[in-house]
Amino acid sequence: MQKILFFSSNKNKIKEIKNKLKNYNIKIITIKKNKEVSFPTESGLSFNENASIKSNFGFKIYKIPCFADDSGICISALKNMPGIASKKFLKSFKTESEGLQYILDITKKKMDFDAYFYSSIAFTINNTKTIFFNGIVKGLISQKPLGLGGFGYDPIFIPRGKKNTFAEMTIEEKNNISHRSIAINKFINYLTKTASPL
Ligand code: ITT
Repeated sequence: MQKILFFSSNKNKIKEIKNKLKNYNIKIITIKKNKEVSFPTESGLSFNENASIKSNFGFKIYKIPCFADDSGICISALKNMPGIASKKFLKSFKTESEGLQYILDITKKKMDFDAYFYSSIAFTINNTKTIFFNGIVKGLISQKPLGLGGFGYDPIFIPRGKKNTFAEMTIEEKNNISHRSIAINKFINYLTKTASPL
């Protein structure tokens, strides 16, 4: 069985990715955020750069093929911010719900509800080779936060063509359409259909 490391400290991402890969002959190894594992600074200027900083770092420590996700939400009323700074943006408020409310207020004020989630998966196969798989899901910022599932911006994001926010969906429903699942589908396709280097 192929053994691959998913380098992430985000337990919700890990849950989604494990659920997505459960029917494949691929063993996903994950790390726990503890004192023994340090995390690299995400100093890149793009989702791809930050994803590869994480996948290269994981590869160097564990010495097995390693993938990582860098993702975020781009909101039209915020000039496509927070993007790669999505995690930092929510953390800059006292609570996550205050951060979400700030977005709801701005989108209503500007009457511009367009937004999209983006995911870059970087897969480091060896010291010299890292490849990328990307996913995007377009949608709208909701009128109010709805749902208890998911994480981060899920309670205020309604994917195009749907009535519910990501946070109102089951993990399987979100995994059928999300930015991360689109990128992961391409990754699975690479691992299973092409001459996999593993
Ligand atoms: P890693 O350890 O994998 O880096 P992280 O949470 O730090 O975990 P990122 O640096 O990629 O990950 O930041 C992504 C942020 O974007 C995340 O913390 C959320 O705030 C937001 N985000 C990304 N995907 C999301 C999703 O599917 N639903 C809701 N929010 C999401």
